[in-house]
Amino acid sequence: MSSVATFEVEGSIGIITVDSPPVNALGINVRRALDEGFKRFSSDAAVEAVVLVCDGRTFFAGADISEFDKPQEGPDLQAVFDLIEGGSKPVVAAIHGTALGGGYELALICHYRIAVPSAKVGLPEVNLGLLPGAGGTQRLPRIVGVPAALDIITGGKPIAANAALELGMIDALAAEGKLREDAIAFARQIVAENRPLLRVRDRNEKLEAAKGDPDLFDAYLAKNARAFKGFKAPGNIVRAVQAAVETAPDFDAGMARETELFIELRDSAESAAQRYYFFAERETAKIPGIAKDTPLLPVKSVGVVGAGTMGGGIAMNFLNIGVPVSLVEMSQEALDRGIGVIRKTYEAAAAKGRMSPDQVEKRLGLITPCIGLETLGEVDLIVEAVFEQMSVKQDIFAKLGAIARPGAILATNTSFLDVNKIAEASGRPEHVVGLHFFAPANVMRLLEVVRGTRTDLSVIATAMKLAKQIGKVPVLSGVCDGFIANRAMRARGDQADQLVLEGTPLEAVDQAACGYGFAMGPFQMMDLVGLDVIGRDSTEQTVMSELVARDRLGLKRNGGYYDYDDKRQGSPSPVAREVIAGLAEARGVPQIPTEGSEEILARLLYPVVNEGARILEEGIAVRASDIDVALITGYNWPVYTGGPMFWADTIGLPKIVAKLKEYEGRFGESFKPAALLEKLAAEGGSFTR
Ligand code: T1G
Repeated sequence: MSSVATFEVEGSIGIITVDSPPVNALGINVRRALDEGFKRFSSDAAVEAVVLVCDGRTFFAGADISEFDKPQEGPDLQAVFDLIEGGSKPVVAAIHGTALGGGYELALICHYRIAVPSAKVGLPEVNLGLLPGAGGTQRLPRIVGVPAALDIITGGKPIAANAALELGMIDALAAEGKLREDAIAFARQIVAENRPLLRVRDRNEKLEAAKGDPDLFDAYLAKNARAFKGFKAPGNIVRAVQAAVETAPDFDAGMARETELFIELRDSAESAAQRYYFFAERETAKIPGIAKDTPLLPVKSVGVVGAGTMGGGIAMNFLNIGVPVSLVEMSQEALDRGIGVIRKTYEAAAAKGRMSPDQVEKRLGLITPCIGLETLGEVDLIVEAVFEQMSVKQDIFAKLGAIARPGAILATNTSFLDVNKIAEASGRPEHVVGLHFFAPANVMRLLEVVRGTRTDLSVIATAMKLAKQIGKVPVLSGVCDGFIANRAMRARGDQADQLVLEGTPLEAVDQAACGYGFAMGPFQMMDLVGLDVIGRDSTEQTVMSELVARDRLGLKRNGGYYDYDDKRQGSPSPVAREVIAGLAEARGVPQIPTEGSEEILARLLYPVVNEGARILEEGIAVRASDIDVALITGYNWPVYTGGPMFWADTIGLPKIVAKLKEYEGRFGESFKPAALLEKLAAEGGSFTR
């Protein structure tokens, strides 16, 4: 008797029910249970067909990702698959929840697939730097055809049951809540009709069209070169699907090629980083000292103070999940403008088919436009998103402290001001928390939850949970200038400025950053965001402030670090070069350009690791992997490096310490290695292993 499965017979239908929380991952115990169950029913003459179903939240959600770094144990997935595919009885996969990766590949091995309408199926291995290594690249094109299979597998996104039915990824829909009985009825019907034992591997007709188009795969890679840049998995996926086409009808030959390409990815640094990131992203919600059952405060209505770019984006997060928002501005004109921007954003999404016109109206209908704060007396959560000035925020929080209902959560979206000072102004600091959204607030996944010294645990627990409900990745931060993401990445920005003042061409700095995997370099990013936006809070004289003074705001006006042609193509600007040289001379900066991308990267990124170590040792971040999650979700740090702290471990901490000490000798103590970094390096320790 298995500990994770039950085996029953109803009439002539054998039923294998697996229950292995949290997601029925195909770990060793599940594989053993499947091995036992299929052996039992294949030798039971009374059983004419088998239904495979799961209890809990979902059908099998894939291989057990935590097993990849351990020695393989017990029957492997292929052995279980061979039992099913080599059997003489039809097997029906009964799908609910999210049948993903190896879970959906297991469903593809079964002869038939039935799902409830709320179910989703997919092959998301690409998000782990992998490819579907249990036949997914060989079977899916045989069902949906090559073009759709390429998109589904390189995209890695789940497919809703209705769309899956249309594509042929499932064969039937069950009634919601009646999966087991409908699957058994479906199995009985298959037996009664004596349907053929159709194996997906024997279906080759859908591959024919691609056989006649040998350039299809190279063309697909060329078309997606930008999206796939830096990632290994998409290329291997395309080659595995190509093998399916080129070796058909010899399925085993295609499988052999898939296995080769899978092992190459499984053993790659990129996949190790992306598997690390998968768990790191889920770890952020676990806060030492805050029990899982900490009572949560209700958040059924929200007030957003400020309908500007940030306030409007923040409001949309709540509108998107059906929570009514009282949107506050100080004038009708500002309010109308803010709501107009929200409407435009939704209408643009509707124009792309991402939402229906009536969803647009429904969400806009959840907005209560308000002039002044007085109307916020009943809401459960108030998020302030006004001008980044302490006195303005303190004034607002003093008023909110008097207006908001008892127990309401008061949140500030400040990106660097002291949350404790804002909290004190409210008169109820235990209910004040920072909710630091990243622009665009309705798009970026990172949400820094900033705990004040006196913030109540239930307020923190509620904010962390709420973040996930609005589709964000919450990272808890203590109070400091810049919290986690901005503070760590400022270290890169400072070095970029210093490098160009020393005579290193700015385009060399950007190229090094892009070569590492950033979508754009620091100067390209500043030009894109707008130099007036980025530099608005600084008072010192910098290259940026000098460019702004010349009305050079970046891409949006007159260029910035780069000049732009009418196709928005940038070329290094002589004006920027002149400003840099002038400032360098005025400051007496020795002109020693840094040569080569590796050295430029060490200058740019080792200080980020060092700042991360300081953020850790000051207790601002709960754990090193939270810093990685913050920079990956907040700054698009390339996920296949694992983030700065994981990457530092792969580089080797002693090497980083030695380099920082060299820089300290040349450029001063800003490069002094953090005590924690030195300690770990000396002890052979690591941040994330
Ligand atoms: N392996 C191990 N643990 C997993 C897991 C998995 N596949 N999926 C989830 N967990 C854990 C997760 O760490 C968390 O643990 C808990 O389950 C709840 O997850 C051979 C090689 C299924 C959509 O990529 O997308 O099959 O934090 O918080 O928001 O070709 O989990 O509670 O301790 O995400 O409801 C392919 C990955 C694997 C699916 C549910 N499969 N999982 O989301 O819960 S590789 C995947 C998900 C593979 C084959 C290849 C999501 C979910 P803890 P959660 P959720």
